[in-house]
Amino acid sequence: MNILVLNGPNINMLGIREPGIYSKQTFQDLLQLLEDTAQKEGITLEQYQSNHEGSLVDKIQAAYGKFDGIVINPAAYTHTSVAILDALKAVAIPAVEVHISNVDAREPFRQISYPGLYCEKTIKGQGLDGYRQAIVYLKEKYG
Ligand code: CA2
Repeated sequence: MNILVLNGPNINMLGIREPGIYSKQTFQDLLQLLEDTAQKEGITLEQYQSNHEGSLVDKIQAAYGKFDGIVINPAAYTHTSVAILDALKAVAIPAVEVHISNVDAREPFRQISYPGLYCEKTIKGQGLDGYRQAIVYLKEKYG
């Protein structure tokens, strides 16, 4: 099974500020967790982080026919991006949305998720472990 893990803007800054919301763990810790999870679950995985909406859309389009599942944390684009929602719908690859923080308990503008309207599951407030849970979910269902 081949899974694409996508991260949106500022996820590469994890651990640098706001540890109370996003934990003290860094982006490097996330990359390590993804590598360890792929090895443990016996899957192949590619990760991609971008601060640019169009680059994320391009990556989703390029995933067509190459990946069996997508794990996506669109970060701030969660709350604005119909383009990412449409790209996910276009490729129709099973997808799970991850949020490190519990967005439900935060500002009202974080309550809407456009990509989440396509994703079959959303994992929120589990810290970096949410990515592991999303990968395990996809493997158990589609692997
Ligand atoms: O909880 C999540 O995973 C979020 O997707 C993280 C986004 C936020 O805009 C979403 O509402 C929820 C923010 C990504 C990282 O932002 C940082 C802010 C300060 C310091 C480091 C990272």
